[in-house]
Amino acid sequence: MAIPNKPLGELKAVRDPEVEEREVDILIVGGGMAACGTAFEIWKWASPDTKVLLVDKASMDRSGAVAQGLSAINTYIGDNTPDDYVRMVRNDLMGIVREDLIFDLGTHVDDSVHLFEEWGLPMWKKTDDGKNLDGKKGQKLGTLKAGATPVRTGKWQIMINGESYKRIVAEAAKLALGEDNIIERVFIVELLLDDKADNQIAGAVGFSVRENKVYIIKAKTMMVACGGAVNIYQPRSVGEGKGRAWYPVWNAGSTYTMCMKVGAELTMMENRFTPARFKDGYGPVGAWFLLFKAKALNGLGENFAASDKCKEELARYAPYGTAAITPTCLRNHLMLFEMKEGRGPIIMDTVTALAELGKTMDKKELKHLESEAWEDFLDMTCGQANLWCATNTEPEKKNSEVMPTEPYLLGSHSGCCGLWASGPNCDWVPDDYKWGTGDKIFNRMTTVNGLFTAGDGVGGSGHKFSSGSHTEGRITAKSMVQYLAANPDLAPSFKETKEELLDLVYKPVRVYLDNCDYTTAEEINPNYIKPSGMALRLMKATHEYGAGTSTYYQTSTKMLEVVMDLLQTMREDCEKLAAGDLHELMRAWEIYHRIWTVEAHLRHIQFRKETRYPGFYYQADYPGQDDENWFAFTNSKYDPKEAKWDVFQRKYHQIIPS
Ligand code: SFD
Ligand code: AMP
Repeated sequence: MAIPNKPLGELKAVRDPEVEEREVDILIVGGGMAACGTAFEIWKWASPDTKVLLVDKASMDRSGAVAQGLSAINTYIGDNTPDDYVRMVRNDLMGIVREDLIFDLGTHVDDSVHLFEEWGLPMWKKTDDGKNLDGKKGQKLGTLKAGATPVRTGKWQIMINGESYKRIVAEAAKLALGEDNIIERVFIVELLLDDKADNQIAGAVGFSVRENKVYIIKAKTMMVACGGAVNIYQPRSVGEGKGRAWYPVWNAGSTYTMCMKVGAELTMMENRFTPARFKDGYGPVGAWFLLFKAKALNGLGENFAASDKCKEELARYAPYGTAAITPTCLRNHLMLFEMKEGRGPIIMDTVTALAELGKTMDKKELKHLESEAWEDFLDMTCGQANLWCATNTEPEKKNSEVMPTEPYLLGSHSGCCGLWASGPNCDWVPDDYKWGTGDKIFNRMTTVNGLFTAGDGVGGSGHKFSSGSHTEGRITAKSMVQYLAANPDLAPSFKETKEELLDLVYKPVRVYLDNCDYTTAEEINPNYIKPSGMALRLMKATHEYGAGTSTYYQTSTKMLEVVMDLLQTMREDCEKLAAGDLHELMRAWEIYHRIWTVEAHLRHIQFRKETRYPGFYYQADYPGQDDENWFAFTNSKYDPKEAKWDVFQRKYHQIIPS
């Protein structure tokens, strides 16, 4: 059930909170696009006596990446084919992807898009004479499912009026699952393994950010979809702008950390996403490049991407660089190339783009076009629209700067880090891409029995976006029910006692209460560190040594050694994290999750002795791609019993021909 918004101020944490214990069959951790997909789908497969619970750290109506809405759905197959979708993703991610997962998603994703429209999400439509109709006018042309034509921006993306996108998707999820099966504002801290069966998930522990209460939840199977990781590198925004980032600031790496800590195998954690965004406001560029057909210019006013120099540079990364659509990392690489050669800053030529489109429009249509340019941001990144207002920027009169941002870790957008998950149970899927228990295979199960993931959680298969994440969540719903049916004797139990779990979750509170009277300035204390201080420490370390913006995304073997050492100290110092209120307790656990996630990221970069994603990061000691030795997945596994990491390669299989 939803807990009402808090009154002014944060609730002070107490030493001994209440403990609530629950036991369910299926636990859904997260309430974003993927988890909403699972919630919507689950009762289609589960018997009515199945106990299901969804736990979200925030309020589902506006939680996760789609909180502020979106202005496009980036994955809609429509008249294209799933084979082609695989080719696009493979090219964009420089060759090494899980084609089984991508194809599987491509065959199902449109159904989620059709549902979104049925639930009330307005999609733009194309008229027979080629005009774009949005909002109610678009709705009058019928639904996509019934054959109406969407407004395509690129080959895969369609435009929506999506300010309320998340509310719409959450409403359907909540109605389907039932409010009694949902707890909001509960932050899950750790997953728990079964004490009897090896490598079997058994539950999770977390706490309410609205009441002094710890939740201990036993589950026979669960899916974890807590998004990606943001605020792990020093953001470009500082001072009064701090808090702005492109991806959601509340994505704290919980998916990766919680799953890896129970031994789930990770894949491609080196693959970060460093997006080009409108500078300082972080407005996405897709609609400008694809819908408004704007060009990015260098500081000399040249369309640099079309220059011979840039074409030569791209040719070094053939076949990706010379493909019809330049991969996202290489588009960034070209921007950085120009900037490093002194031809920055990079400017989005909004003025020419709107003028060109306006040539065939009457006054009313032109006004509408201008409002679409604003709506793109108002629907999705309203801070960018605010910035335009604050800087007197009218896009038809004044161009805006674009810039690669700080790095993010995610598996659903134009990046592919995440968990190594089983593919579907199909004969065309290679044996080492699918697994389960006994002779059964469970789609999207991690390498821990009973533990599933989706969206940003599933690695090796980016470009799912909002629609694909929802779809993947739906896939896990069916798989979890199959898992329950195939394993009827599950009886989850933990090795940790109730008291041990309580001590673990509330440790930062006790560190605070034990020491806070020692100094007059609450933030400064020789016996503890506040999460805000630790966050700055992490960002400084990654920024300077881990291929952050300070070095134009470059790191080296030596720099990686330095940052790994700093991370080790940070992990030790996390023992002294202190939280005086419940918000701070969440911050303490978030920074803990971020540190582990960053460690996985940098261990993978250390392991991969090549630069596979120029524009996202550069390993100075290993420039260029080395297909002979590195055309393989980089996977890692943390052994919870031995507290040891192992990083290794896994074979890539091409399934869809070129
Ligand atoms: O413009 C815990 N995305 C875009 N997708 C599109 O389809 N079109 C676009 O236009 C896209 N663009 C875009 C996008 C995102 C953002 C932020 C912007 C612009 C500004 C990407 C999609 O949004 C993204 O792919 C999906 O949302 C990913 O789904 P999922 O389910 O993997 O993650 P989530 O939605 O963020 O949800 C995470 C949930 O977990 C909760 N949570 N709960 C309990 N305990 C914990 N420890 C938790 N930690 C997190 C969160 O509250 C949330 O509910 S554009 O750039 O291209
Ligand atoms: P973005 O707004 O950058 O997140 O991109 C939204 C969608 O448009 C994603 O599917 C991107 O891959 C795609 N995209 C963005 N810019 C370009 C571009 N210049 N060329 C091709 N595709 C793009």
